[in-house]
Amino acid sequence: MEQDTIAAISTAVSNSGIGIIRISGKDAVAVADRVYRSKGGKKRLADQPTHTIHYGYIVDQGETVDEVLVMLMRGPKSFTAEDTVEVNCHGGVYAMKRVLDVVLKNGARPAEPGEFTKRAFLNGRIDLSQAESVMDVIQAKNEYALKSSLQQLKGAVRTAIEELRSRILYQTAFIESALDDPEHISLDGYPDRLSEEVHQLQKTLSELIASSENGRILKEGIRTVILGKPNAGKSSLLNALVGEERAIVTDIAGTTRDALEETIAFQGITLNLIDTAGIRETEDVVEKIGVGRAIEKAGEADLILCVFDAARPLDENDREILKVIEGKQAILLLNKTDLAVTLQETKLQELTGGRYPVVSVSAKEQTGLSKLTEQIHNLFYQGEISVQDELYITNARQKHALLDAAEGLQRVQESISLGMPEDFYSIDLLAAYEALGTITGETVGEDLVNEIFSRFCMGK
Ligand SMILES: Nc1nc2c(ncn2[C@@H]2O[C@H](COP(=O)(O)OP(=O)(O)OP(=O)(O)O)[C@@H](O)[C@H]2O)c(=O)[nH]1
Ligand SMILES: [Mg+2]
Repeated sequence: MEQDTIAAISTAVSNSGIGIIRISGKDAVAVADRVYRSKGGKKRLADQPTHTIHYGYIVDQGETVDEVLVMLMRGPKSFTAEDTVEVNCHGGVYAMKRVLDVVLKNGARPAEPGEFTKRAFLNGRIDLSQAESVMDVIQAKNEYALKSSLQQLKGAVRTAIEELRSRILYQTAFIESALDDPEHISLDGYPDRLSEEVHQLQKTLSELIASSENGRILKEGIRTVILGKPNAGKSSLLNALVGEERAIVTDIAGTTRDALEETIAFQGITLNLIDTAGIRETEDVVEKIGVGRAIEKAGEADLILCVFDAARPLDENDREILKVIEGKQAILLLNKTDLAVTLQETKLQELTGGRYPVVSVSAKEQTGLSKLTEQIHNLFYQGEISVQDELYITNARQKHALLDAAEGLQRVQESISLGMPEDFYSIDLLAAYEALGTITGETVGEDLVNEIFSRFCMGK
C-alpha cells in the first residue's frame, strides 16, 4: 500500500540530548536527500544500503540547520513497513522544530498522532492488538505492566485470538459443507460434538476475560484505600509508604478531611494509595462528607489497608470499619506498636475469624512495612507473578470484544439445546468470529481504527 510521506518529532518536545525526527512513506528517502548533506557533500542516501547510519548536516537553502546522524531503513523492514528515515539531531526544542520544518518544506506532511503505528497496522506488519500494546509499552508504570505489554507487542493476544477464530471458522465451514452436500457429509451427532467444542472455546474465553481484572491491576496499579478511625495513623502510614510528608499529620482526631491520592511503585507493582478521613460518628459537616467519601472509596477498592491503633482498646468506630470491609480484600494493620500495646494481633484475628492477614507496624518508626508489602504480593501475585507465560488482557476494548464473543457462543449452546436447525449455529458462530476479529483488527471499521490511533502520542 503506497502512501504519502509523513514526518514528526518522535522524541519528547523538551530540551534533551538527542531529538529524533521520523520520516516515513514512499518518498521518505527522496525527502531526506533534499535536506541532508553528507560530511563530504557527495553521498546520497538513495544510493546507500538499507539499515545504515550516516553522518552529516541538515541544510535549508544552503544554510546549515543542525549536525545530525541519519538512519536509513527501507521497507518492509521498518516500524511502519515503509521506507523510513530517522534524523537524530540535537535535542533542543528549537533545533528539532527547525529540522522538522525543513523536512516538511521538502515534501513531507505532518504526521497525525499515532499515524506511524497506524501505518504499521494498515501495512499488515502488526495487528490491532499489537498496535494497542505499543501505547501500553510507552505508558507502562511498572515492571509487570511493561513485561505484559511487551508480550502483547510480540503478538501474544494475536496468536490466542487467531487460534480461537480458526477453530470457530472450521465449525462454520463444516456446517456449510454438510448443508451443501448432505449425501456425503452427515450431521448425525454433530450438535453434541459442536457443543463440546464450543464448551472448550467458552472456557478459554472466560479465562481471558477473567485475566483482565489482573490485567487492570498490572497496568494501572492496585486501588488501595487506607481506612481507620480518627488518629489511627492513616496519614502517617501513607507518608511512610510514599517516603515523604504528603499528608498532614497531627494529634488532632479528624485531621484528614478529603481523600488524598498518591501512586507508589515498588518491587514491580504499583499501588494507588488513597488516604481517607477517619471514620466516626460526627456532627461536623465537612468531616461527615469526608467520612462518606472514605466509605465510598472503600467500596471501589481492590485492597483496603485497615489501620488500628494498638495503643488504644478497640471501640465502636473500629467495629464499624470491620463492617465496611466485609467481603473485600483487606489487610489489618496494627499501628503504633512502638507504644505500649493494649490491642493485640490475636484480638483482631479472633474478631474477624482469621479472614484477613494482620500485620503489626509502626508508621512513626517505619517498622513492619516490608511485612506489609510481602502480604500485598501474596494477595495479588501469589508470591510471584508469571507474566512471561501467562497472557493478560489489559485493554478494555479487547475485553468487551471477548464478552461479545462469549455471548455469541452462549447463543450457540442455547440453539443446540433447543434442537434448532444447523444454520442457526452458523449465525452465532460467525457473530463470535466477527467479535474476535475486532481485537486483531480484521473486522473493524475505519472509524474505530481512526479513533484508536488518535489516542496515541505524537510521533509514534
Ligand atoms: N507513637 C506513634 N504515633 C503515631 C504512629 N502513627 C501515627 N502516630 C501519631 O498519631 C497521630 C495521628 O496520626 P495521623 O497519621 O494524623 O492519623 P490519621 O489516622 O490520619 O488521623 P485522621 O486524619 O484524623 O483520621 C499523630 O500524632 C501521629 O504522630 C505510630 O506508629 N506510633
Ligand atoms: Mg489523616
